Amino acid sequence: MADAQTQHPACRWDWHSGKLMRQTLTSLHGPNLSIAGFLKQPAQWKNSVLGVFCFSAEAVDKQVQADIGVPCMHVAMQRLDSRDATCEVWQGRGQLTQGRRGDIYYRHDDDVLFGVIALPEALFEADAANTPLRQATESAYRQIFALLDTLRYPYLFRCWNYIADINKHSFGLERYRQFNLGRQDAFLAHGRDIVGNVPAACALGSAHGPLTIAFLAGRVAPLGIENPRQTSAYQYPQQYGPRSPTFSRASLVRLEQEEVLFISGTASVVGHLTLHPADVVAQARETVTNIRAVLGAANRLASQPGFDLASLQYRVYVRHPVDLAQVRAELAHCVGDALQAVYLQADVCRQDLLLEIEATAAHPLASVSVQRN
Ligand code: 3EB
Repeated sequence: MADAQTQHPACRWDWHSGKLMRQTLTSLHGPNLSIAGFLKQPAQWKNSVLGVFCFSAEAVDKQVQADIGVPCMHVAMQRLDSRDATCEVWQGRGQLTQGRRGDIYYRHDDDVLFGVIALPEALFEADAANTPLRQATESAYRQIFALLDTLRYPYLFRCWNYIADINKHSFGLERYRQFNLGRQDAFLAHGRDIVGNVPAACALGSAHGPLTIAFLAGRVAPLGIENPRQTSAYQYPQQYGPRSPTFSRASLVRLEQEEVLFISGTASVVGHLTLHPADVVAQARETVTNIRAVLGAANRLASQPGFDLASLQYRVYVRHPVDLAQVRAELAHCVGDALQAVYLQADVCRQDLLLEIEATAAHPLASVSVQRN
């Protein structure tokens, strides 16, 4: 098992000085490194990084955060398959621009923007009708939309949402449901669609810390993809909370050199019901069946079909650390030797869900030039 330490650089053929040359492409989704491994990289390489995701149970030292030197999402989450914290790299192309606006740190190239925002709920006043988490979520998404409008990267491809105590109830409502209220409020306030054309996403429980959201956005509209086995999350019935979650099952983005598929957090949900509530292996299997269904839907829309289980890079969130071995074995059984996955301990947004799996894949687009003299 490669376990996400190896990178498979995409390539394509291009004409150079009359010769057909194999070009290595910089893929948006870059390698997974340890923090030390990241820090060791040359400055020139770091300049090409859009942003990183860092998951570790221990706080990352302020100095280390400064040394990382690129927009970095840090979430308090225990990695289950390694002692090392993981530092997942997203790469830009050409000259990058970075900045800060309000609470958002971002970097972008000409096509794609990576941003991260962390908002402590304590900044907001407790009010039963508008809880601190709901307000923090609405504020975070309003800031995101304002930034995207200003910089003209209007299309949100993918959001990663991390919420402490996600299953805890306060003010008479589960915190994940409070989050859904604030998220939808912000989408509505900015005149954004709340059905159909919505970003891929995930929402997980961190061990502690502020509401933390990372996002990728761009200048081409992604295709929203749904799963024929599942009720669209934006149409979940009221029993899952007063407002439906605002996300699609996957988004497919056609960039200049590659087509990227972002598969949202996927769980053992069929229709809108949780299946196999107490059986983690059956949940893992059902989740892979869901991912397969999303891949099928994506391949019907892709200009470069052929997305399959083996071409995905997985992030696996497991509620109970003791379930790691069984989940890993089931996933290896379903995906095969090509499996590349990082495993993290996280609470999932329904109490009866024992795991959630998200994944990304990219296909280089075939070069358009056939002959050049
Ligand atoms: C589900 O299928 C599982 O609220 O952004 C998955 C992906 C889930 C994203 C979100 C929630 C979210 O409903 C939970």
